[in-house]
Order: sequence, then structure tokens, then C-alpha cells
Amino acid sequence: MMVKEYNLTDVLRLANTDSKLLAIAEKVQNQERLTEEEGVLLFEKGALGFVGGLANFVADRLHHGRVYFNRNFHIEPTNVCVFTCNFCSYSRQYKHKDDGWELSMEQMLDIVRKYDGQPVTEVHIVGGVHPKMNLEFFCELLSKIRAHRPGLHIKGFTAVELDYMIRKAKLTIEEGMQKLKEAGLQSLPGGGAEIFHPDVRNIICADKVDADGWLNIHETAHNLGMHSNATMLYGHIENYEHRIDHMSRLRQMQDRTGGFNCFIPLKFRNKDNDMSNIVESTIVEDLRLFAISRLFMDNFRNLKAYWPMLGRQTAQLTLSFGVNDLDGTIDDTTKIYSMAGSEEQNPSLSTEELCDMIHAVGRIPVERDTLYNEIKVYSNAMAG
Ligand code: V47
Ligand code: SF4
Repeated sequence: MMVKEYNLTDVLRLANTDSKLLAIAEKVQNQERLTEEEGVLLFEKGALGFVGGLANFVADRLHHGRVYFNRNFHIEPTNVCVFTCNFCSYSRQYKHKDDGWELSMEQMLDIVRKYDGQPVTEVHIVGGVHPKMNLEFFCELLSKIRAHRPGLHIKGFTAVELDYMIRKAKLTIEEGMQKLKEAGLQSLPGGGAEIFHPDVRNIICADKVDADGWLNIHETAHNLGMHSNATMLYGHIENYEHRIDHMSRLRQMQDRTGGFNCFIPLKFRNKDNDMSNIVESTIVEDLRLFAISRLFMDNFRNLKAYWPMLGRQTAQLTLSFGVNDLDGTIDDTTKIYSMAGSEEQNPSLSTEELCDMIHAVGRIPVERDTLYNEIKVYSNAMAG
């Protein structure tokens, strides 16, 4: 008896999939780029199983079941901030600085020394924008970390922090970034992007660097040979067009520079901030967003689920919806997300726990460095 072979689009046709969605599935299968209209249509009409199946297919085509994590820790120099983003639960205004924290140079170096002899590969430095912590101060911090532990990759400062410290030092963005690079900065984290579209940005974070400023800082870093990440804060007042506009601007820059390591959707958490009246997105919406990001951002190899923000169980689910990176061990060194209401109140995962999470969904855990070079593949159930 002849058995008919079905391909992906045959199966979708049998399931009576809408003809426009079917055309999108065919494009994905043929590795053709989706338009902005198609991106919006996926948000409007793409059922969870449909976008998830396609995103899983694309992630497997790229990564063959591998899921990355790294061993890292954070330094949060201060939560005192000159800006007043409405979604932020973490910052304290300068006039209330006694309610916040300001780490000294020595306190930050002590955090680095605490990891002496431990196999961490990355330090992530990000915090509020303190009017008295300037470019000179951070260059000194970078060079002291570099001198103490030359092999530790320093990923530091959102474009918001960089824009402020470089403008205050009266340098051009290129001069400031060059100075920080010479002091030891190697990559930029993706924070501060929020939603680029001014209709949203002017409401949720009107006073900090705008979309063009954020993009210019990352493009300058890429042109200086540094890599960076990109984020999108979703699940508040933005609509589907704003999300696709945001992703499209990043996709265009990635075509020009190739300097982004990964894309990180950040779920808005509503505890103790000026947007607490907004209901958080559902897990179905979270998973759809990760899947659609994987389909639309066709020139980003890596899609990261940041588990301290999403919670480890939702992060684990995203691994079947296009995600191939879980960030890292963190070791309870960040407060931004616990203060915003994440279920992860003391975020810390051992290598073994991360590997178990990844194995449990049938994937292969791989430890990576910041630039996604593979350090160790954990093919067996137990982490070594
Ligand atoms: O820009 C602040 C977000 C970001 C809330 O590059 C909130 O590897 C949700 O960008 N609900 C900073 N999100 C952190 C960041 C980051 C985190 C992890 C890894 C990387 C990376 C970058 O945190 C801010 C903002 O978008 N944020 N408050 C909140 N209530
Ligand atoms: Fe300051 Fe960043 Fe909070 Fe905005 S999100 S208020 S820039 S710490």
C-alpha cells in the first residue's frame, strides 16, 4: 500500500488554515522574509499551535535542538535614577536616594572577587542612571575588573545609561564608546529599548533616550566591533503594530551591522509601579509573542527567554515556541524583576537545574559564552 507523505503546509491545509496564514507558512518553509503586514496578521490571527509549530520548526532548523545558557552574575551599581519610567518598580529618585542603594567601587569589586575560582564567564552590569556616577567612574570600574580577571567578559550599561554618561562627559557617542571599550567594555546588554514607537514611548518613558538615540548607540558599538543585545518590553499599552514596528527597526539594523547577539522580549510585570493598573499578559500571549518574534526576526539567530522575568516554568515552555537561549545562572544578583513582581524572588539556578529544565523538554543544553561560542555540550541527563 502506498503511504502518502505530507509536508508542513499539507498538514496546515488539512486543518483548514486561513489562506493568508498558509502563505506565511510557505514563506517560512522557503526561508523568505515576512513583511510587516504579515507580522501583524500573525498577532491578529495566528493561533498558538500554528505560530508555535512554525517557530519550533525554524529554531530546530537553526539550532538542531540545542539550547544555550551561560554562567554569569550581575552588578547593579545603584537604583537611584534621574529618569522616571512609569513601568519601573526598581528606581528611586535622587531626592529619595536614602531609600535606594549606591555601591562604592570597592563594593562592586568585592562582588567580582566573590566569584574568584568559580567558572563564571560573564558579568552583566546595569542599573539606574545616577547623576554622580559618571563616565570616568565607570571606566575605572571596567579597568579594575579587567585587571583583576581578564578572562571575564564584561557586558555593561544600557543605551540609556550610556547616552547620559557620554553626553555629561561632553563627548560624541563614538568617542565615549571608544573610551569605554578601551577601559574594558566588551558588549552591551539590550535594555532601555522598551517600545520604540513615539506614541508609546512618550507615555511610558518620555524623558529618556529616544528610539533613534538607542539605535545609534548600538550601531556605533557594532561599528567599533562590539556586540550587543536587543530587548522589547511588551504586554502593557502597546498594540500589535507597535511591536512589529519595534522588531522591524531592529531587523533593519541587523541587516546593516550583524552586531546583535540575540533578541529578548521582556514581559511587563505590574507590581509597585505607575502602571500597576495594567493586567499582565497571559502565558498564551507570552508564548505567541516569542513564536512570532522567532518568525519575524529572521536575521537574529538567538531568541532569549529571560527566566528571572518570565518565571522558570514559562521560560521552559518557550523552548517549544522558538526560544533557544535561557540566559544564565544569575546567582541571585539582580533585583529589577523581583521588585516588579516576578515569581522569581531570589533568582538563581545551578548549572544542573538549567540542564534539567532543558532536558525535560527534549532539548540539548549547551553552555555558551557571551558571544555564543560553545563551551560545553551536556548530552546526558546529569550536568557535569
Ligand atoms: O530596560 C524594567 C525592563 C530592562 C520592568 O541584554 C521591566 O542580556 C518588566 O534589559 N517589568 C533592563 N520589565 C534589563 C535588561 C536585560 C535583562 C536581562 C538580560 C539582558 C541582556 C538585558 O528591564 C529595562 C526594562 O525594559 N524592566 N521594569 C517591569 N516592571
Ligand atoms: Fe531609570 Fe531604567 Fe528604571 Fe527607567 S527603567 S527609571 S531608566 S532604572
